[in-house]
Amino acid sequence: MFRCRNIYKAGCLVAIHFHPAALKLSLLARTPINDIQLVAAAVRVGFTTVSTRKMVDKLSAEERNELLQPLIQAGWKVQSNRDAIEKEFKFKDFNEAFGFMTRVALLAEKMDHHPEWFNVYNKVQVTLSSHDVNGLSKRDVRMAAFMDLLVK
Ligand code: HBI
Repeated sequence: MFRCRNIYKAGCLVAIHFHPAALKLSLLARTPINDIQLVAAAVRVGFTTVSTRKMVDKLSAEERNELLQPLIQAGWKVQSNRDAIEKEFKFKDFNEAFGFMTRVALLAEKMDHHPEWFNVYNKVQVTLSSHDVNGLSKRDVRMAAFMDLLVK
């Protein structure tokens, strides 16, 4: 019995190594593979376990002047109690508001950078800040500019 189980485990590892579907099957089948083996197999078949989000820095004083000015002129406000920018967008109706949110959501997923927002009917209140630098970064500037483009 013991020998049979080892052969089974080895077989599963081989299968996982060559085909990602086997990893899924193995997970579904609750195959008793230890965590290290599982992560190693997952990495081998191409499942990255680390976000590929590029690191960016907090905006410098110079960048703040240069990059935030156009946003402030477009109606963005720098929050007083947090290093973040906010703006309220108003649309014809909920359909337009949600269409805006959908397009921003696609960019957010692509950038791996997500807005904090609140929607009631035709209004979308947006706050942008970069949690990982605890303040404003170029990611926020890029996302704010994209939002303004959508409503031009
Ligand atoms: N969105 N606004 C914002 N700030 C972040 O730091 C952030 C994010 N989306 C995803 C993200 N960070 C990734 O690091 C996730 O792994 C948490």
